[in-house]
Amino acid sequence: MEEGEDIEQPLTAIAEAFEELSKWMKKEAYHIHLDTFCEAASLISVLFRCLGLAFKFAELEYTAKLQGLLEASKTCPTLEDILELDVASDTVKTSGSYSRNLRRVRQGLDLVRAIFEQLLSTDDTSLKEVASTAYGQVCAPYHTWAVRTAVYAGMYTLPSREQLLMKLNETEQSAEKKMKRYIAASLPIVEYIDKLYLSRNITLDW
Ligand code: 1PZ
Repeated sequence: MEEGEDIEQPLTAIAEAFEELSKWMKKEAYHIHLDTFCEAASLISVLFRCLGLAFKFAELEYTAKLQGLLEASKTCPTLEDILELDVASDTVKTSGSYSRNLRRVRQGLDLVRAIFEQLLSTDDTSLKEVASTAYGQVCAPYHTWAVRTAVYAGMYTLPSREQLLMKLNETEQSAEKKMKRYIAASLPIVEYIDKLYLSRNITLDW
């Protein structure tokens, strides 16, 4: 990669980071290092900045959860360690706990996957439908009424598809390839995170 390319083309950096992460996960007998995970997940923040002020609160929420996880990486080297810790202290679902933050970041990663899938499935010039469908599938069931209302109101302020591509420094064709790469790489990671909870008899209805 050319120096600076990841700044000019955030989708390249995102696709590469998640491909690396999923490669490592498979190589290391399904362990994910928390610091590497946080690094990859933090690249998603760039996307928020293309969405305008209405989604500033979402960016702050997301980065706060990620910051919590980065803190955790000092004492918990892998994602699995986080679950172990919170299961032992019965704080898996406690507000602000590592395992809860991990669940929220995982929902963010999956939302981006759903948005990309929606973008690939239509050439709609507005992002409102695309974003509403993806949000409704992945996050809305787990958010409070107040948050859902704010998010759906924010959908009216989204940039157009063309503006988004321009901000990302991509064309339809170049973005398509990178979105497909992210979808393929993020799916096994999200699945792996879900299994961390399910294998400990923790349901995913929150
Ligand atoms: C191009 C299309 C753009 C679509 C934009 C759709 C953006 C949806 C944003 C969702 C915002 C949710 C904000 C607040 C959520 C909070 O209720 C929870 C609280 O968790 P708790 O403290 O109870 O444990 N916070 C979160 O879930 C963390 C934030 C997740 C935001 C992820 C969004 C990532 C998507 C970015 C797309 C560019």
